[in-house]
This record gives sequence, structure tokens and C-alpha cells, in this order.
Amino acid sequence: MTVKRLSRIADISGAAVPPRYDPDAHGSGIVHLGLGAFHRAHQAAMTDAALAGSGGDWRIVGVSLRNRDVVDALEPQNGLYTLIERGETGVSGRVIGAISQVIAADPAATLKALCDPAIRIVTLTVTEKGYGIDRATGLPDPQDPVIAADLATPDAPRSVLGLLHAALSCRKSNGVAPFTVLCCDNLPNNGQFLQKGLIGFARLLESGLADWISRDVAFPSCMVDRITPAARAETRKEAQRLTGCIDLGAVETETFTQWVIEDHFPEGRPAWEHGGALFVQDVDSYERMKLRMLNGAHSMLAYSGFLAGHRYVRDVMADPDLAQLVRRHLTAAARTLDPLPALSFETYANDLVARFNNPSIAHETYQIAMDGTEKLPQRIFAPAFDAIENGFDLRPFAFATAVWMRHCLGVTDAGVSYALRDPREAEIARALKGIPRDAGRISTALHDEFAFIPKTLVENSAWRDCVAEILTTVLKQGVAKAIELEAAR
Ligand code: CS2
Repeated sequence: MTVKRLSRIADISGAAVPPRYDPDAHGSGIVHLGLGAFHRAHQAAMTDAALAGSGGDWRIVGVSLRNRDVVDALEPQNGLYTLIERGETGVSGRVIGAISQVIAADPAATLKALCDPAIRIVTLTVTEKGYGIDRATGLPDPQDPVIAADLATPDAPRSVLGLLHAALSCRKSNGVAPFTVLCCDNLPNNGQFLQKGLIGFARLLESGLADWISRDVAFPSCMVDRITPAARAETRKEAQRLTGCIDLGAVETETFTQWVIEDHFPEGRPAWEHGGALFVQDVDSYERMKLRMLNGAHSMLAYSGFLAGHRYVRDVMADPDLAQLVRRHLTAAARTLDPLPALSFETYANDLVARFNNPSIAHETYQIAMDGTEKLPQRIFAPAFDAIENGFDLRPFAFATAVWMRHCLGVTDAGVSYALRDPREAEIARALKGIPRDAGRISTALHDEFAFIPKTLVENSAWRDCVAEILTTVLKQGVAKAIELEAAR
């Protein structure tokens, strides 16, 4: 018997739970930029719960800005896909009906969708580097070729800033209310970050839109959390078992999910509370906690774990020395945070350890290690600075930085080469070119020549000495031994 491709709710024959509403009875109200696995495991699932709980015209037009794969998977399936949740005790599946339409690598179609008056919210998960915003200035990065091209031809935009700008400009001239812009990437103050970048873009163009954007466009901040590994062949097999259909758009994730959002949506929003979203006044404290504890520990364990030969986060956690260093990092990061009345950082840390330990989630250390220069500032350097200011121990942050530096060499202790997968890879290579395998020289090159680590740390001798000391051990004794020695301290 030939197995059908998932494309209608009526085709679902396995244990997967179908949408508890008729997707076709709901119009679209959201455009999402960055239709990766994370969006499908998180915001789309929350929107699905909102549609089931309270209805509304809130389905999502999903845009993949660069590649076609996800669109080739979802288009024939009418946007339907299986969300597989893997907990400690078992696996469950849900078919998500929240995606109404998909657009791939097609700026004109994207712009048309963004100009549609029915669209009231634009959400984004384009990764930290996807905005083309210079993190030092908060303004559009003139070195980014797509930004530069959009500044030259703003009517044919391809960048995130260019698309948002052109769409808002068209809405303004048509007398259509602006959409609310909801950045869902792992960046501190993500709402303000995108607002400042977009206003900067409008100013550079002298388009007359800057004041309107700052006055009338809402940019709520939010903290998003759900560990979502890249989908694999096993994911599609599991989806077929759960739905009885072939599903090329399936994603798998943990059971945990969290979305903390600033409630500022002038044009309305889905009742995301049905999916468990929390609406609060102060998102920044949640965001800082997540970036410094979850993501900070993730980056530390990704560099050290990958170099020590551990493929998945769960393997890292099975190594007692690394598990201890994860604990140490979580404690050090928590110390740099202002208390959050509704939360115990100790409980949060325990929950993180349990989530990292989840044996059924295959989350690759190499995946997390990617884009270090985009991640380390908010995950490692910001808490390191606060630790130094308050006289706390800086060593856990120096350790994370030293293993990142070791990772920058692009070859394991066993002599296997790998790609850094970092947007600033070429600059790192330039800074390290011709340098011997000497901790002092490498640390100096990455602190002084490659302008990336904040000046406050670069100029702090205790910090530099600590990074260089750890890197010396890592290089002389190998990563595995260095981890053992570090955990034994
Ligand atoms: C990870 C995050 O890849 C990474 O850098 O730290 O994607 C992490 O899994 C998510 O933020 C969890 O919500």
C-alpha cells in the first residue's frame, strides 16, 4: 500500500492529535520571517493552541528568506506538519494547522504579504546574524552586502530591515495601520534592538518614516525558549508512525516550552495564553536569565563538549566533569542576575540540567557552537563584566571564552578539521594567521587584533590572565584533561 503524503486532516490515522479547529475557517493575521524548525516547534505551536482555544484570523504566512527546502516540504502539505514532543517518559505527536501559506526566497511575494491589511503582526526568527544590524552601534551594518544593496535600491528589498521598511512605507501611504513587530531571536532587549535598527535604516534612507516608526509601530520584547534540534531522518520516521502519513515538514522538540512576552499589541494578538505564553511588564529580566543561564551554559558546553568528542548535549551531560562545569556555570551566571520575584534561579538551574539531560533529544554540540561571535557577547561577556564589577568569580566565563578560542583553531586534538560556521570566520582566520600554538599569542590575537571582545574585558588584566591560563592548559594538556582539571578545582 502506498503511504499518502500528509495534506489533509482527514488523512491522519495514527496517534497524533489533529488540530482542534478547522484551519480553513481562519484567515491569516501574522507573517513570520524565518520558517525554521524553531518557529514550527514554538510560535506556530502556540498559535495553534490559540486558534483552538479562542479562534480568530491569526494563521501564519511563513516566509523562508533564503532557502526553499521548508517550502518544498510544507507547500504540498497545505502547511500541515507533525510536532513531535519527546519527554523523559515518551513521545507524542500533534499536527499543527497554524501555517496558512508558505513563501520561499521570494522578496516580492514577501513584500506583498507584509503589505496586506489583514496582517497585524510580523514575527521573526532569523538568528542573531540575520538582522544585518551592527551590534556595537545598534545601527544597520554598512558592511553587510544585503543591507548595502537595500540602501541603494530600497524598492526591491531583500534584507529583513529593507523588507520591513518597504512594507511599512507602503502601509503608511495606503493609510493602513502598521503591524506590530515581534522579534523572537535570542538577543537582549530584542524589541528595542530591532526598533533601533529599523529606525536607523529609515534615517539612512531619509525616507521620512523614522518618526512614524518610533511613534506608531510597536516592538514588544519577548523571551522564547524551547530546545529544538535540527530535524533528521528519524524525525520523519517518527512522524509517519504518529500520523500514518509521509511528513517532510515534521519537527521534534522537548516537552518544555516557554514564551514570555511584553503585552503591547495595538492591532490585537492571538490568545497565546492557551499555549502557555506569559504576558509580563518586564521581559528583560527573563531574557537575561535565559541568555546567561540556558544559552551561556549551552555555549560553554558546546565548545568544550564538541572538542572533547561529545556529539550531543546529552552525551556532554553524561560526562560527570562536564556536568559539574555546567552546574558551576549556571551558578555563576545566576549570581549576576537581579532577583525575579516569581522565580527561583536554583529551580531554574535544576530544570535546565534535567532538560540538557533529556536522553531522547539529539541536540548537536556543533549546532550550538555555530555563530559564536553573534552569541558570546550576551551569553558570556555581559555576565563576565557584571561578575567582575561585583567581585564575583570570573573563572567560569573565562573558561567558556578559552574553549571558544580553542574552537577557533578549527581542528580537534585528534587532528580532525571542522568549519567554524561563524559570520566572522574570515576575520578570525586573519587574526590567527601564522600564529604558533601558543596560548598567550592566541589570546592576544583574539583579544587585541580581532575587535570582538568588549574593551572592558580586554583591558582587565585579571580576566586576560585567567583566559590565557586556562587556554595554556587546554593547549598543552588537551581539551579532555583540561576539563578534568577544571572540574577538580
Ligand atoms: C542554543 C539555542 O543553538 C543555540 O545557540 O543555545 O538555540 C537554544 O537551544 C534555544 O535558545 C533554547 O530555547
